[in-house]
Amino acid sequence: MTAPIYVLNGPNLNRLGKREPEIYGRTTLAEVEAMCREAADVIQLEFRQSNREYEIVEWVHEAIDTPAAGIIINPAAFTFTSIAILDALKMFPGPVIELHISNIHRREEIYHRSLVSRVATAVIAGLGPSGYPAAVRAMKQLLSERAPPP
Ligand code: CA2
Repeated sequence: MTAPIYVLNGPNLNRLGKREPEIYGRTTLAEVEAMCREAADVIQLEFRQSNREYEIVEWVHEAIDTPAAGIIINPAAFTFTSIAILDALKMFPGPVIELHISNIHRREEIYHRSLVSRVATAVIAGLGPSGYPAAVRAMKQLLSERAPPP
């Protein structure tokens, strides 16, 4: 069986589709997960959300130890604050895609300085909820480019 892709979501994203639809859309996190699973096809996905920083750090450790093929992460507010998540991601040897539903660079100043971008292989922002399946497809592409010749 091929290694899984971890899709990790930070604080408040469990409220997706229920508040601020003008910024984040009306799609719920459960619907986002279904979109990701469809894009992943036969690849196993670990799709998780937590409001707790330590839990996300532990999931990154789990992805390192499993080992996962890649990590897609929407760290939400932890993007701008969490050196703990940054340090954990630094230990992951595979590709990391940082994902944001909104275009953080068009928003207020407090959303401009991502710590996670320092270790991300790629960043996707501003595609709305469809950024998630786009990230899964991009991750599959990155992994296929990395695969050793048969
Ligand atoms: O655009 C994104 O995906 C963000 O990561 C979302 C974060 C924000 O802090 C980042 O700057 C950009 C906030 C997530 C809040 O989640 C909500 C979900 C539903 C309704 C309101 C907030």
